[in-house]
Amino acid sequence: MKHDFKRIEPKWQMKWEEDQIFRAEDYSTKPKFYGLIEFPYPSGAGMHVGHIKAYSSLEVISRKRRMEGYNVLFPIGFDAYGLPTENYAIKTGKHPRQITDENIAKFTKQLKKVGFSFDWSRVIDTTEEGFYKWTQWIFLKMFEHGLVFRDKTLVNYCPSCKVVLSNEDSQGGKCDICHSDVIQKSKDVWYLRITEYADKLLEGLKDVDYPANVKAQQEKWIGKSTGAFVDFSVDGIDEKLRIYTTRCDTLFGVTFMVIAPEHPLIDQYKDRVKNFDAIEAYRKECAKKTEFERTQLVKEKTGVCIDGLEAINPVNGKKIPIYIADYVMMGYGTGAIMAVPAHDQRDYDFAKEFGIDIIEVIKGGDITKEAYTGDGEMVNSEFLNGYTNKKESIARMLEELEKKGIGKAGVQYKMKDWAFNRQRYWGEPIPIVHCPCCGDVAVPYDELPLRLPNLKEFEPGEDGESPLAKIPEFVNCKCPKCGGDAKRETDTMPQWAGSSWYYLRYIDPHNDKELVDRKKMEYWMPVDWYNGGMEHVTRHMIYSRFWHHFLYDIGVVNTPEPYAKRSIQGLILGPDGDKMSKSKGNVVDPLDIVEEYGADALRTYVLFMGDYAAAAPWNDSSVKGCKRFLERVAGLTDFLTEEPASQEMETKIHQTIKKVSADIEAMKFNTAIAALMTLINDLYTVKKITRDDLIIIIKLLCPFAPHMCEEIWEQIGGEGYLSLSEWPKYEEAKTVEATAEIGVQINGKVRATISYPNGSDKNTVLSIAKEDSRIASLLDGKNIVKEIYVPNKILNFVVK
Ligand code: ANZ
Ligand code: ZN
Repeated sequence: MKHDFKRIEPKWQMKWEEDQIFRAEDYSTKPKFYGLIEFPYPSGAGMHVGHIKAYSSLEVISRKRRMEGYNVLFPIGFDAYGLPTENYAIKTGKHPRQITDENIAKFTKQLKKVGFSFDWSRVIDTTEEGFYKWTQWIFLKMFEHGLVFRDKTLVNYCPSCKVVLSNEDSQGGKCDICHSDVIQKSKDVWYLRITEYADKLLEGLKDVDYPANVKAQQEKWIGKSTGAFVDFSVDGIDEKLRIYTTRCDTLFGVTFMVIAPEHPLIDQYKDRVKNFDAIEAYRKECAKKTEFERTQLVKEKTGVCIDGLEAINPVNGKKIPIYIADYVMMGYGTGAIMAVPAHDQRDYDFAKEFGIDIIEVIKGGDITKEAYTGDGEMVNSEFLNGYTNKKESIARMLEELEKKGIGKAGVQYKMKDWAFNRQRYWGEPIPIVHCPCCGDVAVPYDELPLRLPNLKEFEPGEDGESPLAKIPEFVNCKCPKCGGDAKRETDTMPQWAGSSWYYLRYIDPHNDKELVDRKKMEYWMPVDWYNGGMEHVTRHMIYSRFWHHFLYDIGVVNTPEPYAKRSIQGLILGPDGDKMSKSKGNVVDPLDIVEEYGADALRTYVLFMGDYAAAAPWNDSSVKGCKRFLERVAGLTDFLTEEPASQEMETKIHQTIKKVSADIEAMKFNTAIAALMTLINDLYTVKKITRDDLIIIIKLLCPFAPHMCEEIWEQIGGEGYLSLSEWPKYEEAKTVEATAEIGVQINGKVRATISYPNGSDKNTVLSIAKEDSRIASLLDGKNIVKEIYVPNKILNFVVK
């Protein structure tokens, strides 16, 4: 058969769609498989081939599962709220709704032309009322359960996007949207209390099948720390200065304290502070720095000693100075620390800079050079002297602190509560009403969705106020509680809201009574396999696990964890080796490739280009190579024969079934394809293939190149869709080659290579060797003193 991709690809795409063969059944006695890919953000640039690679892993696995008899849910949708669309709307004056619809249409066309086996009857769009109604519903449930709070605090703020950013969205001190430097700004922020779920998010990792590096990144992000809170008295003041430490065992080595520049202590006791001006000046300097800059370990230590306030070390009554310094963060622990320069490098650097005492309490290092952070014998520590085990000394110190009522054990998390509002238009309105009498009041559930009003201008206010604030009809409302005049919240939710629960909606996308039908949810959940990018591990993956745990706690879902298994794809780089991006002009449009080489070649290539989890550069000539491979497969129809296959070929076929099946499961798509390529080469050597063997080959290749394989199937009289036929099985016994070979040595020198029936015992191999004519003649008349036989490796006769 000729591989006429231009004709056959649209043909099969149309047939699949007409017969809806990829529709998931909601009630089925078949085992289920829920395969999920990270739904795209429909940007104006359209999809690039990186998207295709990202979706192709579960595309292949879902197709294989269908052939294995599973009822498969493999859905697609669009995560369509967010700044890029809104910014484009501001620039062009087009409405974000229109832009979104156009972009979704473009993405849909691209996806269909690649032949993905999505269930198109379940498409979701997070900006649709029927969807965001339930995003708001979950928000209100969280509000009801005390997981939503408002606070005026210092937050990460992007001056260019004019939005508050969560910690997750400002990693490395850069705005995730525009990559500008993030600044700290005091703002009214809605928070979701994700920290309340920190332990559950950690615990849950034990029950899921995620790659080790994904688990490690989440653990690090959550950053659980076990330590103690200790109260220090401040001389002459009736208030304690509370600190958080992981090393209360070093209390006798404390020679100063440090509070964060934003710490309230100073303002509270302003009149006592003699150098308030110097402190104010220092604070102004600090406000210019990003949190990222401040937390860098290696940096010059700066600070100001507070003149007029002194602390007292609670274990020995010694007076110690209090500094303000920017290496202490207000947002962690209590915003104050006890400094132990002998055993903490940051404190050490600071003490050196400011000429503060350094007292050794743990032996083992050289504190004239640097802080010693290792284990050792305790000294200068009264009741702790002689202790050598850190754990024991911490326990002993805690006991002492608790007895005296000046300290207690405690935990801290690096993760912060989730800043959950943006002062922008294109997002879910936060369904809260501000009432002068009742405070923050939830919009009643039966009034959801709280619709996003249709605006003509989307520019945020100069003061960072939401464009919704300019719409009196939206803002002015009645309080749902007391009926009095009230005002609506005008901020919207961040980009990550809809994606925090979208996988549940696929199960029941058109339900207008519930978020998801209970029965359907129990059948489909959890997601069996979720593939996505490394960049979402400490963002979307954490957020959605948090929402899911919450939904579990309030009885909406039946499993605490949403995703049973997670895998990661590597990026496709441009031919220049750089990350593909519109600005670099190195983006490859999948439709161009489909046009020139065909969808099957594109699909095969993105999985053949290397280790799936690794980044790899795009290479046009390799796509061509994949196309040629497919042409050779199509050409196999010319070799059809009724002659039975040779035993050798039978072995190869069974080995290939085994390898391709296992490799797909292990996401080693490249080696699965390579095994098929090798088999095809062998078939081209013998130029003979039975119909049964050809069927096996097109079944194995079907998940990768389904259009062509369906066409071959039809041509050779296959019934129904190949995509729904049965996945080939292999027999283990038939994967073993009939004969094996071994080198035969005489006195260490290889003299011959013999074949023997695979699995033969030593004696059989020896006698076959002795019958070999070359060996026989060399052994003739000699005395065999030793026979060394290493199975599958070597046979050596030592003779005299
Ligand atoms: C005394 C001490 C002695 C400390 C020592 C360490 C070593 P993790 O593990 O990250 O939780 N710390 C506490 N709050 C801080 C803040 N807001 N900003 C900056 N640093 C802060 O680290 C906890 C340790 O970091 C605490 O234990 C404290 O220093 C410091 F030999 O207390 B430690
Ligand atoms: Zn009210």
